[in-house]
Amino acid sequence: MPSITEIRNDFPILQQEIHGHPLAFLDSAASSQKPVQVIEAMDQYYRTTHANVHRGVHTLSENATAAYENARLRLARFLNAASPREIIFTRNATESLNLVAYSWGRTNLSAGDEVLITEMEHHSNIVPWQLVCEMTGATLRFVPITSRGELDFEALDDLLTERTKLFAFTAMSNVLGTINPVAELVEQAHAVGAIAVVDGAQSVPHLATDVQALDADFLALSSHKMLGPTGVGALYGKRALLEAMPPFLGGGDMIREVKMTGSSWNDLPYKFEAGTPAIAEVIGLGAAVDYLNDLDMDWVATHEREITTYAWEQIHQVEGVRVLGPGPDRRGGLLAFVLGDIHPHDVAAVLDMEGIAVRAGHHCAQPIHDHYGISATTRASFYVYNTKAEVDRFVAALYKTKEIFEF
Ligand code: C6P
Repeated sequence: MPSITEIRNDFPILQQEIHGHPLAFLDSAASSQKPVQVIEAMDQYYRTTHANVHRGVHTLSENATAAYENARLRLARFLNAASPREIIFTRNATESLNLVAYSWGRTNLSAGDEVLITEMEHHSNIVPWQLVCEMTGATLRFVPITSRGELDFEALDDLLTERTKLFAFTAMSNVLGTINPVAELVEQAHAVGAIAVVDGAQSVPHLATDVQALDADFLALSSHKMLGPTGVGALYGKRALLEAMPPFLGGGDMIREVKMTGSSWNDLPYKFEAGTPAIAEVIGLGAAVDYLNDLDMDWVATHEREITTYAWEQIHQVEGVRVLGPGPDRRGGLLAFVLGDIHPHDVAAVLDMEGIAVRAGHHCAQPIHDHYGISATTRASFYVYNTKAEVDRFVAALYKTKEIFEF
Protein backbone atom coordinates (compact mmCIF):
# COMPACT_ATOMS: atom_id res chain seq x y z
CA MET A 1 0.00 0.00 0.00
CA PRO A 2 1.24 3.50 -0.76
CA SER A 3 1.52 5.80 2.26
CA ILE A 4 -0.98 8.61 2.72
CA THR A 5 1.81 11.04 1.76
CA GLU A 6 2.33 9.17 -1.50
CA ILE A 7 -1.41 9.22 -2.16
CA ARG A 8 -1.58 12.95 -1.48
CA ASN A 9 1.32 13.53 -3.85
CA ASP A 10 -0.83 12.05 -6.63
CA PHE A 11 -3.29 14.95 -6.22
CA PRO A 12 -1.73 18.16 -7.57
CA ILE A 13 -4.60 20.33 -6.33
CA LEU A 14 -3.86 19.41 -2.71
CA GLN A 15 -0.40 20.94 -2.91
CA GLN A 16 -1.70 24.51 -2.66
CA GLU A 17 -2.46 26.99 0.08
CA ILE A 18 -5.81 28.73 0.57
CA HIS A 19 -5.72 32.00 2.53
CA GLY A 20 -2.20 31.16 3.64
CA HIS A 21 -3.03 27.66 4.93
CA PRO A 22 -2.48 24.25 3.32
CA LEU A 23 -5.69 23.20 1.64
CA ALA A 24 -7.68 20.67 3.68
CA PHE A 25 -10.25 19.44 1.20
CA LEU A 26 -13.21 18.08 3.18
CA ASP A 27 -15.80 18.34 0.41
CA SER A 28 -15.37 15.13 -1.56
CA ALA A 29 -19.03 14.14 -1.17
CA ALA A 30 -19.83 17.09 -3.44
CA SER A 31 -17.01 16.21 -5.85
CA SER A 32 -13.70 14.50 -5.26
CA GLN A 33 -10.28 15.67 -6.41
CA LYS A 34 -8.43 13.97 -9.29
CA PRO A 35 -5.13 12.09 -9.17
CA VAL A 36 -2.48 12.83 -11.76
CA GLN A 37 -3.16 9.38 -13.29
CA VAL A 38 -6.67 10.54 -14.30
CA ILE A 39 -5.50 13.95 -15.52
CA GLU A 40 -2.71 12.35 -17.57
CA ALA A 41 -4.98 9.69 -19.09
CA MET A 42 -7.24 12.44 -20.45
CA ASP A 43 -4.31 14.61 -21.53
CA GLN A 44 -2.69 11.66 -23.31
CA TYR A 45 -5.95 10.78 -25.02
CA TYR A 46 -6.32 14.29 -26.44
CA ARG A 47 -2.64 14.44 -27.46
CA THR A 48 -2.52 11.07 -29.20
CA THR A 49 -5.85 9.36 -29.75
CA HIS A 50 -8.84 11.67 -30.07
CA ALA A 51 -11.40 10.97 -32.79
CA ASN A 52 -15.10 10.19 -32.64
CA VAL A 53 -15.99 6.70 -31.45
CA HIS A 54 -18.00 3.95 -33.18
CA ARG A 55 -18.02 5.98 -36.38
CA GLY A 56 -14.72 5.84 -38.24
CA VAL A 57 -12.71 3.10 -39.87
CA HIS A 58 -9.53 5.15 -39.58
CA THR A 59 -6.91 4.20 -37.00
CA LEU A 60 -7.52 7.05 -34.57
CA SER A 61 -11.23 6.36 -34.43
CA GLU A 62 -10.57 2.68 -33.85
CA ASN A 63 -8.07 3.49 -31.10
CA ALA A 64 -10.46 5.96 -29.45
CA THR A 65 -13.26 3.38 -29.63
CA ALA A 66 -11.03 0.71 -28.10
CA ALA A 67 -10.01 3.03 -25.24
CA TYR A 68 -13.64 4.06 -24.64
CA GLU A 69 -14.90 0.48 -24.62
CA ASN A 70 -12.02 -0.66 -22.48
CA ALA A 71 -13.07 1.86 -19.81
CA ARG A 72 -16.59 0.39 -19.93
CA LEU A 73 -15.13 -3.08 -19.40
CA ARG A 74 -13.10 -1.90 -16.39
CA LEU A 75 -16.11 -0.20 -14.83
CA ALA A 76 -18.22 -3.33 -15.44
CA ARG A 77 -15.58 -5.40 -13.60
CA PHE A 78 -15.35 -2.81 -10.81
CA LEU A 79 -19.09 -3.22 -10.20
CA ASN A 80 -19.05 -6.95 -11.00
CA ALA A 81 -21.68 -6.50 -13.71
CA ALA A 82 -22.40 -9.68 -15.67
CA SER A 83 -21.59 -7.92 -18.95
CA PRO A 84 -20.21 -4.55 -20.12
CA ARG A 85 -23.45 -4.22 -22.11
CA GLU A 86 -25.13 -3.55 -18.77
CA ILE A 87 -23.09 -0.36 -18.29
CA ILE A 88 -24.62 2.74 -19.91
CA PHE A 89 -22.53 5.90 -19.90
CA THR A 90 -24.55 8.98 -18.94
CA ARG A 91 -23.60 12.49 -17.83
CA ASN A 92 -23.93 11.78 -14.10
CA ALA A 93 -25.95 9.88 -11.49
CA THR A 94 -28.78 12.36 -11.99
CA GLU A 95 -29.09 11.48 -15.66
CA SER A 96 -28.85 7.77 -14.85
CA LEU A 97 -31.83 8.04 -12.47
CA ASN A 98 -33.78 10.10 -15.00
CA LEU A 99 -33.08 7.46 -17.62
CA VAL A 100 -34.78 4.83 -15.49
CA ALA A 101 -37.65 7.15 -14.56
CA TYR A 102 -38.39 8.17 -18.13
CA SER A 103 -37.64 4.97 -19.98
CA TRP A 104 -38.72 2.27 -17.50
CA GLY A 105 -41.18 4.42 -15.55
CA ARG A 106 -43.21 5.79 -18.42
CA THR A 107 -43.54 2.33 -19.94
CA ASN A 108 -44.34 0.37 -16.80
CA LEU A 109 -46.23 2.70 -14.45
CA SER A 110 -49.89 3.67 -14.46
CA ALA A 111 -52.62 4.88 -12.10
CA GLY A 112 -52.92 2.60 -9.06
CA ASP A 113 -49.20 1.77 -9.09
CA GLU A 114 -46.85 3.05 -6.41
CA VAL A 115 -43.26 4.23 -6.52
CA LEU A 116 -41.50 4.03 -3.17
CA ILE A 117 -38.52 6.18 -2.24
CA THR A 118 -37.16 7.33 1.12
CA GLU A 119 -37.08 10.51 3.12
CA MET A 120 -33.27 10.58 2.98
CA GLU A 121 -32.96 10.86 -0.81
CA HIS A 122 -31.03 13.43 -2.78
CA HIS A 123 -33.24 15.54 -5.08
CA SER A 124 -31.91 13.50 -8.02
CA ASN A 125 -33.68 10.47 -6.58
CA ILE A 126 -36.89 12.37 -5.76
CA VAL A 127 -37.70 14.77 -8.57
CA PRO A 128 -37.52 12.27 -11.48
CA TRP A 129 -40.04 10.09 -9.62
CA GLN A 130 -42.30 13.05 -8.91
CA LEU A 131 -42.23 13.88 -12.61
CA VAL A 132 -42.89 10.35 -13.78
CA CYS A 133 -45.68 9.87 -11.24
CA GLU A 134 -47.33 13.05 -12.53
CA MET A 135 -47.04 11.75 -16.08
CA THR A 136 -48.36 8.25 -15.38
CA GLY A 137 -50.80 8.75 -12.50
CA ALA A 138 -48.73 6.53 -10.20
CA THR A 139 -48.44 7.50 -6.51
CA LEU A 140 -45.15 8.42 -4.85
CA ARG A 141 -44.58 7.21 -1.30
CA PHE A 142 -41.73 7.86 1.13
CA VAL A 143 -40.18 5.55 3.71
CA PRO A 144 -39.73 7.66 6.88
CA ILE A 145 -36.58 7.64 8.98
CA THR A 146 -36.10 6.89 12.66
CA SER A 147 -34.71 9.24 15.31
CA ARG A 148 -31.29 7.60 14.68
CA GLY A 149 -31.36 8.73 11.07
CA GLU A 150 -31.92 5.26 9.67
CA LEU A 151 -34.73 3.88 7.54
CA ASP A 152 -37.80 2.92 9.52
CA PHE A 153 -37.95 -0.77 8.61
CA GLU A 154 -41.33 -1.33 10.28
CA ALA A 155 -42.87 1.41 8.16
CA LEU A 156 -41.10 -0.05 5.13
CA ASP A 157 -42.85 -3.39 5.69
CA ASP A 158 -46.21 -1.63 5.50
CA LEU A 159 -45.27 0.57 2.56
CA LEU A 160 -43.91 -2.19 0.33
CA THR A 161 -46.99 -3.87 -1.11
CA GLU A 162 -48.04 -5.54 -4.33
CA ARG A 163 -48.94 -2.03 -5.55
CA THR A 164 -45.24 -1.03 -5.34
CA LYS A 165 -43.71 -1.30 -8.80
CA LEU A 166 -40.38 0.35 -8.07
CA PHE A 167 -38.38 1.01 -4.92
CA ALA A 168 -35.58 3.58 -5.32
CA PHE A 169 -33.21 4.31 -2.45
CA THR A 170 -29.76 5.61 -1.74
CA ALA A 171 -27.03 3.19 -0.71
CA MET A 172 -25.50 5.99 1.37
CA SER A 173 -27.14 9.25 2.41
CA ASN A 174 -25.23 12.39 1.42
CA VAL A 175 -26.49 14.16 4.57
CA LEU A 176 -26.89 11.55 7.31
CA GLY A 177 -24.04 9.37 6.08
CA THR A 178 -26.31 6.38 6.76
CA ILE A 179 -25.25 3.23 4.94
CA ASN A 180 -28.39 1.35 3.95
CA PRO A 181 -28.55 -2.47 3.81
CA VAL A 182 -28.85 -2.56 0.01
CA ALA A 183 -29.04 -6.33 -0.50
CA GLU A 184 -31.83 -6.65 2.10
CA LEU A 185 -33.79 -3.76 0.63
CA VAL A 186 -33.47 -5.20 -2.88
CA GLU A 187 -34.69 -8.55 -1.60
CA GLN A 188 -37.68 -6.94 0.07
CA ALA A 189 -38.56 -5.07 -3.13
CA HIS A 190 -38.32 -8.26 -5.16
CA ALA A 191 -40.52 -10.10 -2.66
CA VAL A 192 -43.46 -7.85 -3.63
CA GLY A 193 -42.56 -7.94 -7.33
CA ALA A 194 -41.05 -4.43 -7.45
CA ILE A 195 -37.79 -3.53 -9.14
CA ALA A 196 -35.01 -1.97 -7.03
CA VAL A 197 -33.13 1.15 -8.13
CA VAL A 198 -30.02 1.95 -6.11
CA ASP A 199 -28.56 5.45 -5.98
CA GLY A 200 -24.88 4.59 -5.66
CA ALA A 201 -23.59 8.17 -6.09
CA GLN A 202 -22.19 8.26 -2.53
CA SER A 203 -21.49 4.57 -1.97
CA VAL A 204 -19.66 3.42 -5.11
CA PRO A 205 -16.67 5.77 -4.53
CA HIS A 206 -16.22 4.51 -0.97
CA LEU A 207 -17.39 0.90 -0.63
CA ALA A 208 -16.76 -2.14 -2.81
CA THR A 209 -19.88 -2.68 -4.94
CA ASP A 210 -21.01 -6.00 -6.40
CA VAL A 211 -24.22 -5.44 -8.34
CA GLN A 212 -24.77 -9.17 -8.82
CA ALA A 213 -24.41 -9.94 -5.11
CA LEU A 214 -26.75 -7.02 -4.33
CA ASP A 215 -29.13 -8.23 -7.05
CA ALA A 216 -29.86 -4.55 -7.85
CA ASP A 217 -31.94 -3.98 -10.97
CA PHE A 218 -30.40 -0.56 -11.60
CA LEU A 219 -27.58 1.37 -9.95
CA ALA A 220 -26.60 4.97 -10.67
CA LEU A 221 -23.16 6.55 -10.15
CA SER A 222 -21.17 9.69 -10.96
CA SER A 223 -17.53 9.65 -12.05
CA HIS A 224 -16.66 12.97 -10.42
CA LYS A 225 -17.28 11.65 -6.91
CA MET A 226 -14.92 8.68 -7.43
CA LEU A 227 -11.72 10.49 -8.51
CA GLY A 228 -12.83 10.71 -12.14
CA PRO A 229 -13.74 13.76 -14.24
CA THR A 230 -17.04 15.61 -14.30
CA GLY A 231 -19.39 15.15 -17.26
CA VAL A 232 -19.71 11.38 -17.08
CA GLY A 233 -21.65 8.93 -14.97
CA ALA A 234 -23.05 5.50 -15.48
CA LEU A 235 -26.17 3.46 -15.11
CA TYR A 236 -25.85 -0.24 -14.38
CA GLY A 237 -28.98 -2.11 -15.43
CA LYS A 238 -29.87 -5.78 -15.68
CA ARG A 239 -29.72 -6.75 -19.30
CA ALA A 240 -33.26 -8.13 -19.59
CA LEU A 241 -34.73 -4.91 -18.17
CA LEU A 242 -32.60 -2.69 -20.41
CA GLU A 243 -33.46 -4.78 -23.48
CA ALA A 244 -37.17 -4.32 -22.80
CA MET A 245 -36.96 -0.54 -22.31
CA PRO A 246 -37.45 2.09 -25.01
CA PRO A 247 -34.63 4.60 -25.65
CA PHE A 248 -34.34 7.63 -23.36
CA LEU A 249 -32.79 10.09 -25.83
CA GLY A 250 -32.87 9.83 -29.62
CA GLY A 251 -30.05 10.70 -32.01
CA GLY A 252 -26.86 9.36 -33.52
CA ASP A 253 -25.35 6.01 -32.45
CA MET A 254 -28.45 4.76 -30.65
CA ILE A 255 -30.18 3.57 -33.85
CA ARG A 256 -29.90 0.50 -36.04
CA GLU A 257 -31.75 2.04 -38.95
CA VAL A 258 -33.55 5.32 -39.56
CA LYS A 259 -36.20 5.68 -42.28
CA MET A 260 -38.46 8.63 -42.85
CA THR A 261 -41.25 6.41 -41.59
CA GLY A 262 -39.55 5.38 -38.32
CA SER A 263 -36.43 3.98 -36.68
CA SER A 264 -35.14 0.86 -34.98
CA TRP A 265 -32.71 0.71 -32.08
CA ASN A 266 -29.09 -0.29 -31.69
CA ASP A 267 -27.99 -3.07 -29.33
CA LEU A 268 -27.12 -2.45 -25.70
CA PRO A 269 -25.51 -0.35 -24.41
CA TYR A 270 -25.61 1.96 -27.45
CA LYS A 271 -29.41 2.13 -27.49
CA PHE A 272 -29.07 4.44 -24.48
CA GLU A 273 -26.01 6.44 -25.60
CA ALA A 274 -27.38 8.96 -28.10
CA GLY A 275 -24.94 11.41 -29.68
CA THR A 276 -21.17 11.75 -29.32
CA PRO A 277 -20.33 10.69 -25.77
CA ALA A 278 -17.88 12.26 -23.31
CA ILE A 279 -15.01 10.15 -24.67
CA ALA A 280 -12.08 11.70 -22.80
CA GLU A 281 -14.10 11.73 -19.59
CA VAL A 282 -14.99 8.05 -19.93
CA ILE A 283 -11.28 7.31 -20.39
CA GLY A 284 -10.58 9.43 -17.29
CA LEU A 285 -13.18 7.43 -15.38
CA GLY A 286 -11.42 4.23 -16.48
CA ALA A 287 -8.18 5.59 -15.01
CA ALA A 288 -10.01 6.48 -11.78
CA VAL A 289 -11.30 2.91 -11.54
CA ASP A 290 -7.73 1.64 -11.99
CA TYR A 291 -6.53 4.01 -9.28
CA LEU A 292 -9.21 2.82 -6.82
CA ASN A 293 -8.48 -0.81 -7.67
CA ASP A 294 -4.78 -0.21 -7.03
CA LEU A 295 -5.59 1.33 -3.66
CA ASP A 296 -8.04 -1.53 -3.00
CA MET A 297 -11.62 -0.70 -2.08
CA ASP A 298 -11.31 -2.49 1.25
CA TRP A 299 -8.43 -0.19 2.13
CA VAL A 300 -10.49 2.83 1.01
CA ALA A 301 -13.38 1.80 3.28
CA THR A 302 -11.08 1.08 6.24
CA HIS A 303 -9.20 4.37 5.85
CA GLU A 304 -12.45 6.34 5.72
CA ARG A 305 -13.91 4.53 8.69
CA GLU A 306 -10.81 5.41 10.72
CA ILE A 307 -10.94 9.08 9.75
CA THR A 308 -14.70 9.28 10.27
CA THR A 309 -14.59 7.61 13.69
CA TYR A 310 -11.82 9.98 14.74
CA ALA A 311 -13.73 12.99 13.38
CA TRP A 312 -16.91 11.81 15.16
CA GLU A 313 -15.06 11.59 18.48
CA GLN A 314 -13.32 14.95 18.05
CA ILE A 315 -16.34 16.91 16.86
CA HIS A 316 -18.37 15.71 19.83
CA GLN A 317 -15.85 17.43 22.11
CA VAL A 318 -17.08 20.73 20.70
CA GLU A 319 -19.97 21.94 22.81
CA GLY A 320 -23.03 22.93 20.78
CA VAL A 321 -22.36 20.60 17.87
CA ARG A 322 -25.19 18.34 16.70
CA VAL A 323 -24.31 15.79 14.05
CA LEU A 324 -27.18 14.39 11.99
CA GLY A 325 -27.42 10.64 11.48
CA PRO A 326 -26.12 7.45 13.06
CA GLY A 327 -22.82 6.69 14.80
CA PRO A 328 -19.58 6.01 12.93
CA ASP A 329 -20.19 2.24 12.83
CA ARG A 330 -23.28 2.78 10.64
CA ARG A 331 -22.17 5.67 8.44
CA GLY A 332 -19.91 6.53 5.54
CA GLY A 333 -17.22 9.20 5.50
CA LEU A 334 -19.16 12.37 6.11
CA LEU A 335 -20.53 14.44 8.98
CA ALA A 336 -23.31 16.99 8.47
CA PHE A 337 -23.87 19.10 11.56
CA VAL A 338 -25.16 22.29 13.08
CA LEU A 339 -23.10 24.39 15.47
CA GLY A 340 -25.51 26.12 17.85
CA ASP A 341 -27.41 28.78 15.98
CA ILE A 342 -24.46 29.82 13.81
CA HIS A 343 -25.55 29.73 10.18
CA PRO A 344 -23.82 26.89 8.28
CA HIS A 345 -22.68 29.38 5.62
CA ASP A 346 -20.90 31.38 8.35
CA VAL A 347 -19.26 28.19 9.67
CA ALA A 348 -18.09 27.29 6.16
CA ALA A 349 -16.81 30.83 5.56
CA VAL A 350 -14.68 30.79 8.74
CA LEU A 351 -13.35 27.34 7.84
CA ASP A 352 -12.48 28.57 4.35
CA MET A 353 -10.36 31.34 5.88
CA GLU A 354 -8.44 28.51 7.61
CA GLY A 355 -7.92 26.72 4.29
CA ILE A 356 -10.59 24.10 5.03
CA ALA A 357 -13.16 23.36 2.32
CA VAL A 358 -16.53 22.07 3.55
CA ARG A 359 -20.01 22.33 2.07
CA ALA A 360 -22.86 24.31 3.65
CA GLY A 361 -26.51 24.32 2.64
CA HIS A 362 -29.19 21.72 2.09
CA HIS A 363 -26.91 19.52 -0.04
CA CYS A 364 -29.73 19.00 -2.57
CA ALA A 365 -31.65 17.06 0.07
CA GLN A 366 -34.32 19.40 1.41
CA PRO A 367 -36.83 16.76 2.66
CA ILE A 368 -34.32 15.32 5.12
CA HIS A 369 -33.49 18.80 6.40
CA ASP A 370 -37.24 19.47 6.74
CA HIS A 371 -37.46 16.26 8.78
CA TYR A 372 -35.05 17.79 11.32
CA GLY A 373 -36.74 21.19 11.10
CA ILE A 374 -33.60 22.92 9.82
CA SER A 375 -32.86 24.52 6.49
CA ALA A 376 -29.14 23.84 6.25
CA THR A 377 -26.13 22.02 7.72
CA THR A 378 -22.37 22.24 7.41
CA ARG A 379 -20.88 19.04 5.99
CA ALA A 380 -17.34 17.71 6.19
CA SER A 381 -16.66 14.70 3.97
CA PHE A 382 -13.61 12.50 3.72
CA TYR A 383 -11.83 10.50 1.05
CA VAL A 384 -8.62 8.62 0.33
CA TYR A 385 -6.37 11.68 0.70
CA ASN A 386 -7.65 12.98 4.04
CA THR A 387 -5.71 12.70 7.30
CA LYS A 388 -6.38 12.90 11.02
CA ALA A 389 -4.24 16.05 11.09
CA GLU A 390 -6.79 17.66 8.76
CA VAL A 391 -9.57 16.58 11.12
CA ASP A 392 -7.68 18.27 13.96
CA ARG A 393 -7.46 21.50 11.95
CA PHE A 394 -11.17 21.24 11.14
CA VAL A 395 -12.12 20.85 14.80
CA ALA A 396 -9.79 23.68 15.87
CA ALA A 397 -11.48 25.88 13.26
CA LEU A 398 -14.87 25.04 14.81
CA TYR A 399 -13.62 26.35 18.16
CA LYS A 400 -12.44 29.48 16.38
CA THR A 401 -15.88 29.85 14.76
CA LYS A 402 -17.48 29.67 18.20
CA GLU A 403 -15.14 32.37 19.48
CA ILE A 404 -15.89 34.66 16.55
CA PHE A 405 -19.64 34.24 16.96
CA GLU A 406 -19.38 34.29 20.76
CA PHE A 407 -21.26 31.05 21.07
N1 C6P B 1 -24.56 15.01 -4.22
C1 C6P B 1 -23.51 16.52 -2.66
O1 C6P B 1 -22.82 17.51 -2.38
P1 C6P B 1 -24.71 14.24 -9.65
O2 C6P B 1 -24.94 15.68 -9.33
O3 C6P B 1 -25.65 13.75 -10.70
O4 C6P B 1 -23.29 13.91 -9.92
O5 C6P B 1 -25.05 13.41 -8.31
C2 C6P B 1 -26.33 13.49 -7.79
C3 C6P B 1 -26.43 12.80 -6.49
C4 C6P B 1 -27.27 11.71 -6.39
N2 C6P B 1 -27.38 11.03 -5.24
C5 C6P B 1 -26.70 11.35 -4.14
C6 C6P B 1 -26.85 10.54 -2.90
C7 C6P B 1 -25.82 12.44 -4.19
O6 C6P B 1 -25.13 12.76 -3.09
C8 C6P B 1 -25.69 13.19 -5.37
C9 C6P B 1 -24.80 14.39 -5.45
C10 C6P B 1 -23.62 16.09 -4.11
O7 C6P B 1 -24.05 15.85 -1.80
C11 C6P B 1 -23.88 17.25 -5.02
S1 C6P B 1 -25.48 17.95 -4.81
